[in-house]
Amino acid sequence: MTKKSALQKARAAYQPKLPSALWGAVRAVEGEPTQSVADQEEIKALFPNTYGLPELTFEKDPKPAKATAPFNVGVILSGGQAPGGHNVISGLFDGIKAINKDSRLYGFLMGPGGLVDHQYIELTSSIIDEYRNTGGFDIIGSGRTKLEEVEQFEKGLEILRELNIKALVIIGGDDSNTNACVLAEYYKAHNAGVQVIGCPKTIDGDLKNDMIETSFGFDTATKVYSEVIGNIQRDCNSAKKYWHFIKLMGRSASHIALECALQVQPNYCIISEEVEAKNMTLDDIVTNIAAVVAKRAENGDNFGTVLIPEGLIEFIPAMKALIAELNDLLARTPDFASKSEDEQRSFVISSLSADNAKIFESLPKGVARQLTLDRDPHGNVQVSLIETEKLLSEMIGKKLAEWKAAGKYVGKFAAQHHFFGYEGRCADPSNFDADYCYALGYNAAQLINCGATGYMSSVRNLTKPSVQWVAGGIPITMMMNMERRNGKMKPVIQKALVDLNGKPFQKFAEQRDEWALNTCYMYPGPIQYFGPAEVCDQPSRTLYYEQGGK
Ligand code: FBP
Repeated sequence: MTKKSALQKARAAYQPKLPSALWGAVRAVEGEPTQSVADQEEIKALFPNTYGLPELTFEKDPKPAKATAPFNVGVILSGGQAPGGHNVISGLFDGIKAINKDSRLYGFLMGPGGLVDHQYIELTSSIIDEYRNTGGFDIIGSGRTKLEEVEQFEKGLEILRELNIKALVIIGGDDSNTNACVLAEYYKAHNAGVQVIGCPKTIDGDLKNDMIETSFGFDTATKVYSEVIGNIQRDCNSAKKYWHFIKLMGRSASHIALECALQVQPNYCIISEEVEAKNMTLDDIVTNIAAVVAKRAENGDNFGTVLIPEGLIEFIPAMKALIAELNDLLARTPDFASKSEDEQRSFVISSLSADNAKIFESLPKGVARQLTLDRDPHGNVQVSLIETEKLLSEMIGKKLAEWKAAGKYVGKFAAQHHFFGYEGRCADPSNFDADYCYALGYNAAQLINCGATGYMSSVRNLTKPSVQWVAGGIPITMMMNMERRNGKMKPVIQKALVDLNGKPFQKFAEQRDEWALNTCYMYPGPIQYFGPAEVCDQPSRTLYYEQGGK
């Protein structure tokens, strides 16, 4: 056994709080049949067996049925790590054991690939107890293999049958839950006798809707980033000599950047969705930030903080068009990776449309190259590799130098760069995530027990005390629409981007001018696991404002 820190030992004893509806036997109450968010006819045709199912809500069962026979369940962690994954698994374990103590849980290793390659372990109580309330996905590992081929489904079925597994729980983001839905449909269509249940994971916070109020991990990760940004702001306000350009993870949507801005009140925060809505160019963004730098310099404040969402590049309309064309070009050029760097560049420039070729050529070479590097298995540009924080500070430095030459700016500009992502993905879950994740896993056991397949575990009412949370299941097809991926139209879960009419953005927009010029930094400090509820159990600002907080 590995040695444990004092906090690890104390934290292991934390008992996550379950919604009261899940405290004993439950019954599922069916809501209305559902529809997909868009493209209903196409999605219905692709998912004839799992489309249109009703929402499910669990209530205490006053007349529990007689004992349920033991059953076996498989679990997969898919995609990027997010704090709380271990609690989903411990909740699932406790949930199936509460239904029948002889039920068993198998974990497939290193993501969906473990199912296809038949790599697994049985998760026993001694293993589970080692991981309760801890961050990370190391209990079974994670991976990004995309489950989409019939061959993979059949290979998976072989091991599921061998282990007599009745249901598979896939803990993942939008792409992984899309795969969960495709697998559920396939197994149902083939009468395989295997249910598939998804759980909403991602620090990015973009897997949410009316029924899935937040993905797990967002709360903890943003608290970690906000702590560190707060510390940087104290440093910056002490030394008063640097502008800190801080890129924050979040592949596409800007929820993480927005949440951190609400927690720390930086001098500037870019919200990609606003950049797109206002049809801004890279030069517009640079000019806006440079104007804040110049204005603060007039007050003698040659320091500040700028938050940059990781996915920014893809939201600048001209860049978005370029990336879309690049995605299609790379998808139909399988030998691209075998070309030399120079050949790749000239191939891209000669193959793109004239407008996009011009933009590609105008980018710093390093950034242009990063746009052509390997896609992830879902065909996405790996935006975490693009150093937008450096790109922006360089361009701002140039603009300020021009303004200085023209007598329009008198300050000093020195930049520091940071990228926060991996620092928060495996933190020990906050009390919110510890409770939420445990409830999601426990609830998944109940979804299995009531025969559901193609559902996502849903726990709602999340700004209320956890005993009042509402537990149930949402058909995954309900969240789907058709999108272009790897050059083809595919059914996928619609990503939730920052809503510019939503309360969190509006709260930010109301205050940002003051934050820009005055130094209004907030210092959230580290996550607290023990102490008064107002210090330890606060949900994210995003959730708080979304649910009517003032
Ligand atoms: P998921 O969507 O799988 O949860 O991953 C989120 C994320 O952390 C993004 O914020 C980031 O762009 C990406 O993973 C990085 O992934 P990797 O470490 O695999 O390159």
